[in-house]
Order: sequence, then C-alpha cells, then structure tokens
Amino acid sequence: MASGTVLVTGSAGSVGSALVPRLAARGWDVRAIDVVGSESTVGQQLVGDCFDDSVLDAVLPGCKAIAHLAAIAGEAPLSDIAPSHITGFGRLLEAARRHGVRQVAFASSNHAVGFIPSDGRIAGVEVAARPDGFYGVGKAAGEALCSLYADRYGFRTVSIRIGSFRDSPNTVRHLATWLSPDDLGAVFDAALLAPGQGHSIVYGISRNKRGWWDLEPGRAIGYEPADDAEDYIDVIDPQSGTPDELDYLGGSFAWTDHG
Ligand code: 15L
Repeated sequence: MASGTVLVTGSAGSVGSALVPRLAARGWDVRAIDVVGSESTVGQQLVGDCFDDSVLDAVLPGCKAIAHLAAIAGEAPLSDIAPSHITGFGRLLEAARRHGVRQVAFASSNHAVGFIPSDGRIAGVEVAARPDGFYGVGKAAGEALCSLYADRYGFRTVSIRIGSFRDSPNTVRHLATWLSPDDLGAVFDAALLAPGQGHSIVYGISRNKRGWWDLEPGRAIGYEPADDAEDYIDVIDPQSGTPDELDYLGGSFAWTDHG
C-alpha cells in the first residue's frame, strides 16, 4: 500500500542513496533532492538546495513527510555547521509548516551525545545533549528544532541518532555502533509513519549484541532492527580503529579537535 510522498533531502549522500530505494521498496513515493546529481533512477530525482525557500515551495506541495539528511556530513568549524544544521534546517521546517507537511524524520547522530564515556552502561534517550564537537552541537540543535516544531506547531518529529552507517561493520567500535542499510530503511520508515504529534528521539543502530544505546525508544515507534554486527566478528580485525576511540560513545570525534 502506498505510504504517500516523502521528500528525502541529502539524497545523494552515502546514507541518502541507501535510504531512497529502501523507502521506495516500503511503498513511499520518493522525491529525492540534493545539491549534487545522483545516478539513481528511483523516484523523482531533483538537483537543488533544500535550504532555499523557492526550491522548497516547488518541491513540498503534495508531500506527506520529510526525511531530512542534508547537512555537512562531519566535523567542521561552527561557522560552517550553523548555516547547514541550524538555520537551514529551521528554514526547511518553516517551509514544511507553510505547506502543511508535519511529519519529519531527522537524521541526528550519536555525536549529539558522543562525549558520554563508554563505560558499559546503555545510554537512553533521556540523557542531556553531550556533543563531542560542533557537528554534534548541530545535531543537538536539530533535535531542539524538532522538539520546538512538535510542541508549537503540532508536528510529528523523530530524531534518529544514527550510529555508524556502513554496508558492513569493519572496526571494533562498529560492533557497538553499526547501522545496517536495511535497518536504516526500517528506522526511517517507522519514523515517517509514527502516529500522533510530538517529538521522539530514537537510536538508529542495528540490534548489535555489544550496542551502547537503548533500542526500546525505537521499538516504541515500530522500529525492530534485524541485523547484528556480531555476525561479522570473524572478519573484524581486533586491532582495527584506535584504542582510545572506544573511550567515548562518539569515538574519535571526542578527542579530535576538528574545528
Ligand atoms: C556520524 O554521524 C558521521 O556522519 C559518520 O561519518 C561517522 O563518523 C559516524 O557518525 C560514526 O560515529 O561512526
């Protein structure tokens, strides 16, 4: 059954290009937009700036939901992060309000809470933001925008704190943080269909035996992960990654001054 039309921003990136076909396979009519072109032929492929009002006014009519991925994809100076993660996302949400699109799945990141020490405890979604860099600050701000638009304007928003999205896990850290391509599709689909109003935070990771984050908030919106990084244990070099990238949930972001 058709789920409706979803605008996927940042659709040509590594996460976006995996997400688009999976949402289409789950019944979504995908309208994919990125500043760079994609070779994908799935859905409607558009080249444009999703932070530009005139572009948004052209692409949002007819959409039921937005999967928002577009952003600077890693650590950067705050002066670069703010226009993309904060002002740009705010403009997108405001355009969504104008066009009556109130369902938003936001690609947040584990780096919003990446400075939590990795001490064996499972982190829930109630922990305060603890960014491990400006990228994490931008993601925490994006979550705050999702909360504001839910409370003030009746949106249904879900912030998905993505762990490490890869085709397969390839470092020791990924045994905890991996999000598989199919689970990526599952968690976004659940977020795009979450009923009611309000803001939820969920962890976008697979059902990793060594996972560091609570999967129950995801299950509460219907995300049941299927893959487990542990299935790759035999092909992961125990020396992979750096020893101190296991000290904090955000890995190397926590101890590298990228800014
Ligand atoms: C992220 O949010 C980054 O976009 C990605 O490049 C990885 O670093 C990932 O987190 C991770 O923590 O492994």
